[in-house]
Amino acid sequence: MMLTDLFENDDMKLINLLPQEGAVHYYGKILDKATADAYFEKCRSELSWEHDRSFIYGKEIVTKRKIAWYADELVSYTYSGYTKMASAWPSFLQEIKQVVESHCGDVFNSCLCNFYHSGAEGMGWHSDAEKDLVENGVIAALSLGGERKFLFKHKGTGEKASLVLEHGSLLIMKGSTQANWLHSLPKTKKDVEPRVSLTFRQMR
Ligand SMILES: O=C(O)CCC(=O)C(=O)O
Repeated sequence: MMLTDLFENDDMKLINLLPQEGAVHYYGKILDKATADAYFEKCRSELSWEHDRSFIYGKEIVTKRKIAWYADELVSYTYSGYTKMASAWPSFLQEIKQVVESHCGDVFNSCLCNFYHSGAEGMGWHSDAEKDLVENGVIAALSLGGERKFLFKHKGTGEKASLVLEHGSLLIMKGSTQANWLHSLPKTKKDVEPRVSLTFRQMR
């Protein structure tokens, strides 16, 4: 993707990737490769990764994908019928949060991190509109590691949008996106590198 493809016109307004009822902006690579490589390695080795657990139709599902969750206060966060306790921010994650905040101009108080070991791991269709999150809040997703496809599907019309999340790139979802659109990170048979996503969130 060319840098100019991200902007609507010369006044550098970012393109909205959704045709209606939401706003998704892709900032492209906001970190240079060396910085992104170093942050990937720190995330992989220093975050408190554990398998994600959820209840679907009364059955407990344990994912191969791992998660870690950090927040300003040691609060709990409930989704898919499971409550997770937040850990305190490692300083390098706070540093990344500040870089993300300086790009998008929004402020975040928590971060849900995902680790995908290979293309056999992904995340199915869902939206992030849990009661613990600020309604119509902003979610900023920083991607590190293997490039992966990311999809959106409108809850009513089924319209789709997609993009590739590059190493060191930033994606912002805001406004009514979560109310009207599902998103997913599909599994792939391609030989992809491990990937970390840091999804900065606004909790109540
Ligand atoms: O890994 C990603 O980039 C997406 C993660 C995601 O959809 C989520 O945390 O809700």
